[in-house]
Amino acid sequence: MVSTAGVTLPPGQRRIDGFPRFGTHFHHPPPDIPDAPAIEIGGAVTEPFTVPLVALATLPRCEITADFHCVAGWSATGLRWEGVAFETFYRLVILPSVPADASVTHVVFEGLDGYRSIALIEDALAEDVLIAEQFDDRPLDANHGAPVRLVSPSQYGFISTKHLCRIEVHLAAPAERYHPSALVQTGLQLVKPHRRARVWHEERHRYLPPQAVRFVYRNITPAIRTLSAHRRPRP
Ligand SMILES: Nc1nc2c(c(=O)[nH]1)N[C@H]1C(S)=C(S)[C@@H](COP(=O)(O)O)O[C@H]1N2
Ligand SMILES: [Mo]
Repeated sequence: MVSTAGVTLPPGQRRIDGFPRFGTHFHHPPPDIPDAPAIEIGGAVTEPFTVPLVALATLPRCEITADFHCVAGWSATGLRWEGVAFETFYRLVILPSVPADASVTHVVFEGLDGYRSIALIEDALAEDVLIAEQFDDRPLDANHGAPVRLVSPSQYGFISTKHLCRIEVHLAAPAERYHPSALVQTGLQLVKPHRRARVWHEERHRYLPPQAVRFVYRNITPAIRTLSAHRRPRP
């Protein structure tokens, strides 16, 4: 069991009580979950394939307690996640379908709402990254990414795709397609998500110094938070 939950926070972060729903979905309700949820595997594999979520139960389990840091500046502390380490999933499920001479450099994580995050393979394979099925000993709820989500606590929250339904492996930096909504896509292009987004390095923005973006984010966070929390999870 890995524990990264700490009393100190990464630079520029502020602790908040609880764990808000937050994201590019704003007030939209969480996506519908298919009857037989699965993760599609695509990109540089010999043949795309689908892994039913029930198959996750056959893989070694992973449990972490970690803080969660949004790039906008809030941190939720001491969150308990359970699922399958991404490294385990990658090694046992994805890698056998990657041609032996291919060298994967990037991974794309896509959610049922069309949201996509892009991570370097070395960041995705860190030991604290998991495909989480449980939060605080209960199945993930709709607000926090049901049926399963990525959790990468050492990177800003935007890497941790909720409602995970597709993973792509790439041999070079993929096209920056973050969201199907033109508005959100444009917004995220302006924000220029940092390629690594490591919280302890304060990699908030790809080009701008973190201090410059802290101020902007701090001012828009309350609005995003209010909008994102607009709807309660459906029973
Ligand atoms: N599918 C999906 N995943 C997402 C997002 C989103 O809009 N859609 N927002 C990201 C952002 S910016 C953050 S901070 C976290 C928030 O996770 P939470 O709602 O569980 O607090 O989810 C990330 N994953
Ligand atoms: Mo975020």
